[in-house]
Amino acid sequence: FYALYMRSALARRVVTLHPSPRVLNVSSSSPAVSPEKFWGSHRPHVYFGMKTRSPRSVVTGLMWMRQFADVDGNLRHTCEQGDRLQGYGWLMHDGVSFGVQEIHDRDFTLTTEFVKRLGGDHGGDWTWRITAKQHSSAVTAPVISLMCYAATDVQGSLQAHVEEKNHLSSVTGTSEELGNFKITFGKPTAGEGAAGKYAKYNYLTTRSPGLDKLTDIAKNSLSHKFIFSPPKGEKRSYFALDSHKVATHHNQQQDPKIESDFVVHQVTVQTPFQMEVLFESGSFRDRPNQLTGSVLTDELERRKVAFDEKFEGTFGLQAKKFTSSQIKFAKAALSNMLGGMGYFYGQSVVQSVYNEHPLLYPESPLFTAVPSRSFFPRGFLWDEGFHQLLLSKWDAPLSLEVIAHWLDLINIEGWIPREQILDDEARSKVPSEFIVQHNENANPPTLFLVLQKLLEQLETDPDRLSSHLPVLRRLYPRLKTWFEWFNTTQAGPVANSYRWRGRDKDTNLFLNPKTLTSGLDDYPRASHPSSEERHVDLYCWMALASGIMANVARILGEPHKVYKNTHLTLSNNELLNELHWSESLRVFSDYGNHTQAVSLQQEKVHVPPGQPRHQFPVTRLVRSVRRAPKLQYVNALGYVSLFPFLLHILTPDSPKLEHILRDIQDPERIWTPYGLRSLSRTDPLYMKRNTEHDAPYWRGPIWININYLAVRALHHYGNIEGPYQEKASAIYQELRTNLIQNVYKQYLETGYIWEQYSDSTGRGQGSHPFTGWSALTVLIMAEKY
Ligand code: 6A9
Repeated sequence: FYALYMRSALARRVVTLHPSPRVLNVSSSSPAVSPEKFWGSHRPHVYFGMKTRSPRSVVTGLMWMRQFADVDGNLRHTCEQGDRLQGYGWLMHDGVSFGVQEIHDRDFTLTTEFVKRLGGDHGGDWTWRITAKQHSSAVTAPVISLMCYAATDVQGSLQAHVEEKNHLSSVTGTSEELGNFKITFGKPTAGEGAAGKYAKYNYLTTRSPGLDKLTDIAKNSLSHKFIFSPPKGEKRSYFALDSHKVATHHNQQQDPKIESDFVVHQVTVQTPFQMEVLFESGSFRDRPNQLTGSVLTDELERRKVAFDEKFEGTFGLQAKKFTSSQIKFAKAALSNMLGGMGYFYGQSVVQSVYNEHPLLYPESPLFTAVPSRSFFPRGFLWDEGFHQLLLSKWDAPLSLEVIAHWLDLINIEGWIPREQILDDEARSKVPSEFIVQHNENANPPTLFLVLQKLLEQLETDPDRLSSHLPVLRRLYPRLKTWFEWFNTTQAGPVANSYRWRGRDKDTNLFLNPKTLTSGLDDYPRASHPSSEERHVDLYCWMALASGIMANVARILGEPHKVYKNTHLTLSNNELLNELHWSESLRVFSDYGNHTQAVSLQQEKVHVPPGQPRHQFPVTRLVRSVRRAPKLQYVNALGYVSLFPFLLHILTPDSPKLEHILRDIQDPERIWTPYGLRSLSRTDPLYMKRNTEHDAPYWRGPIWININYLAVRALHHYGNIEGPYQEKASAIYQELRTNLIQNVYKQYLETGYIWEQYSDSTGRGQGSHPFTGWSALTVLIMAEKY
């Protein structure tokens, strides 16, 4: 019984939050405490939408479709690579009060702008302006339907106000955190001040079982029975929302869970046109005028000017003589990261060895940037440190708030779930086998990189430092536990070594079992995962983290000796060399049970007796091991071997720098005209698939986060005295130029910033838009490290 009791107590620990007071109290995002940030474009997974920073927010959004196109089913809503848009993203966004986005669909462009205005007790008003223009290549001006919607998520209610026949002109509503409000849909015009245009109206009012179902509901309600007949054009039937169709559909289901309101206004017009959507908060009583038309234009103008000034003041790209097109690109990179920030609320699904089944983590909010609005619109722990390196330059308090959100997710053990898949919408994008987060699994503690920068900034200004002490004090016990968690659960086999837990176990199915936790997924490690292993990147992360811990502790007047000692130990280059320097390849390396003699081979699939053969593939790829593994250095050359340099662990006089700089500069190894490749061309696993279905990921392509660390390190070693100072400076200039040129060129050519870049052609690859860490290009341009 005792054993059973202990087991269930241990099982609960994984879902027990850290006992120290939260850094952010529950009201920190409320309209009373933070009115200017209450509403925002915090739904990064939709092309255009807004919500409030509160659980179960009322949301607003935009869907659209082109009418009379040769293909139907072209309803756009959530950001999907399958939509094959020619590019979309925020061109300007200040993270708080306004944004300008362009969306390039096949033969037209939508510009979506919003401006907020504070007043009342519920976060104030905002207006959207949506402008549609056909491309010059379009044969005829396309007819487009915009579908602007509001939806509740369990709480609150919406009432549609229908003018004339099918014309829904406004929605009124109420919710706990918004009080009463009204949303008005302006009529489309040919432009500001112009007369109205011929338009057809349709609408939908229905109930929804969840925000993740909105697209389907809209799609299923489309009917083709409506006629578009402009005064001087042909009559044609078009697709439109049909409340009647949905109503009959639902009555058959009678699903009691359907408790949220969903109201959509559809307007169908030929381009070019413009329309506005006005949100007015009921408690905002003394507004001087309505935020529409020329008032809106003026407001937008003012904010654009302020944005441009702040951008130049922060990054100084004009002063550095970048062209206006390059600056526009940099503004888009920053803006899309800011405009891609999400406010998520919900529960992770987590598993420890003590649970038979996964458990639900406590409900929590997470305010975070996301790597990619289309493919990964959710929080990733180590990505976030890189995101905040950029955003902390723009708005340091914002970064602190994000860090606080992440650390408020820490559990009593000191673990933070790596990938945050918190609500139905987030879950609907992830295959179920990837949803569960395991509590042995780490992810690099990049938030320490940001903390380091924030502390440096604060320490130059005693007043600002003292005003931030309370936050630091609340963060501190959490940081301590986080550090301890790494230091104990990820400890390696010999003193002062470290090992990533959670490597893939099914060794014969992968060319090299992955280490997702390190963030570098399929980067080659020891061929046979074992507890004998030690990982040089993790060693370096710990050297960095212990140093920052010592700093935070010192600033707060807490005991900091232990951290200082750990930092000194790990920074001792002799220890580092002893644990990780492979003299045979002259690289820093992991150590473990390893053989290079592995390859993937076709194997006949054995069909169990009595089973139909056609249900099984004929062959599959399995790993064949030609020489038995033994304990040795892994001898891979690539990003992992650069870590002692990337994180400045090497002393400037370390002779190892010579080898590293040589490898970096060598086109046969790491150098390319587009940036540093992740794995040397000479490595046996260079550009090798890991399984039949698993293309090379960190085995060659160029990643911008690591390249950012590399230019930063070159800048570092180029600015302190040492035998390699000049060399580092020279490589710095060249690498910096190559990175900027390529990411910029790809953006111009494809309309996107990408997840990674081909090391042979420089072409953008993988998920897009990826204005996560690839947006660090802005800091590389600004030389802010
Ligand atoms: C799988 C697919 C719709 C992989 O940028 C986020 C992470 C990085 O943290 C990591 O270092 N990316 C990098 O190696 C993307 C991971 C996405 C996993 C989601 C489910 C959903 O398909």
